[in-house]
Amino acid sequence: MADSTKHAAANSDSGSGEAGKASDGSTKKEGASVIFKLYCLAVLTVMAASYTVLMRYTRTVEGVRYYSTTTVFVTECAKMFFTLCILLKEHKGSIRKVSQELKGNIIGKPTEMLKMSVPSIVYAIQNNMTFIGLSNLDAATYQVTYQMKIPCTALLSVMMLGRSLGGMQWIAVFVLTGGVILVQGIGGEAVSHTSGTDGNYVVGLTALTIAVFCSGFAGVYFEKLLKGSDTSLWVRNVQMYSWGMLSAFMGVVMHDWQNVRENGFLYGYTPLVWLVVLLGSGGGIYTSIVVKYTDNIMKGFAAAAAIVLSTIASIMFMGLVVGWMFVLGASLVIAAIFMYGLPKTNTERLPTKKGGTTQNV
Ligand code: NCC
Repeated sequence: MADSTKHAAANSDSGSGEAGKASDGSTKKEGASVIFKLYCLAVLTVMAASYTVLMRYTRTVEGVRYYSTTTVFVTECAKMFFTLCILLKEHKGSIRKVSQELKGNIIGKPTEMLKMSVPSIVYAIQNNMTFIGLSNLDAATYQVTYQMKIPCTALLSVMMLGRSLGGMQWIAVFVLTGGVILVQGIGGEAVSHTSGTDGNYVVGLTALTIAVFCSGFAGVYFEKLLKGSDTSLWVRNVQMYSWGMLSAFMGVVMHDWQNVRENGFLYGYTPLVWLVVLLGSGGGIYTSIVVKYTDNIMKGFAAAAAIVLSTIASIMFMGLVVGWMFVLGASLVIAAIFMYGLPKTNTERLPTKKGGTTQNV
């Protein structure tokens, strides 16, 4: 994470409102390079792939069932910790400067702080719903339903951010969704035979549908707040994770309090569960970097590539056998990535109206 956070920190505004200047006062290079964007998308792809595989493994295969609400809470705490470390590094180790900046942006800007509660609470709902979906559905149904977040996010980006997608890009979004569904059909079947899920189908499907909308809405709303002001990414993350910790803790109290009192907060935390926490927090932070330097739709493309990669990893290391549907699905995903266009366009800022037409700047 070190390299990209260094780059992200150097590229982020200091929160002083001086657009075009990096936090060290030097003139900021306009826009991140394509290489940097691709690097971030690639790291996110690998993290999301391992996160999904491990989360499912620990929920369905490992013996002791840990309380997923506590994992969501611990992950929020870890993200807050990492973000504070990055801020501290950005301010050359000065705790005084960090607390000044945070005081100004948290106590000093209550309206901004309140605005951040929206994506944060919606994400907390999504993260909890994902676990409920995973625990109640077979892998194939889970994965196919969850892919609906790709067109959902694209639609919300157009509606809420005024982003315009060309005809080819819309086709790419649907080709991607179809491709991932085909890939998942194979991977899902293979996993579902081993997992033997005996949950409640209706509960699982409802939870996942809610998660799909939450993912799209929270992602696009976060992007709107991040790119619609000059507050730095890391300050935005501190604001968001403060609410995240609070709402995730409410989740523990409402859902698992009795269990936690009887067995302890960290009941069932094997080393693999800690790895889920680490990947979840690292993946969350990379998500925010990717959203800042590209956009939510491109994040969806990275997540799709993650699914293809994790299936290829299962073929190579776990002996998964795939047929023509996987090959077709993977080809569609690759084709969609090219049809959409590599991250060449500058989507770091919101589109502006110029002469009555919406343009990306
Ligand atoms: O579902 P998804 O993302 O939309 O979830 C986004 C995750 O990023 C965290 N986040 C967001 C903004 C921000 N400033 N900080 C954050 O920590 C949110 O808390 C939320 O967990 C995807 O598009 O498919 C993607 O999927 C997730 C994850 O694989 C699924 O949700 C699992 O069910 C990926 N997350 C991780 O790898 C940790 C994400 O990268 C891509």
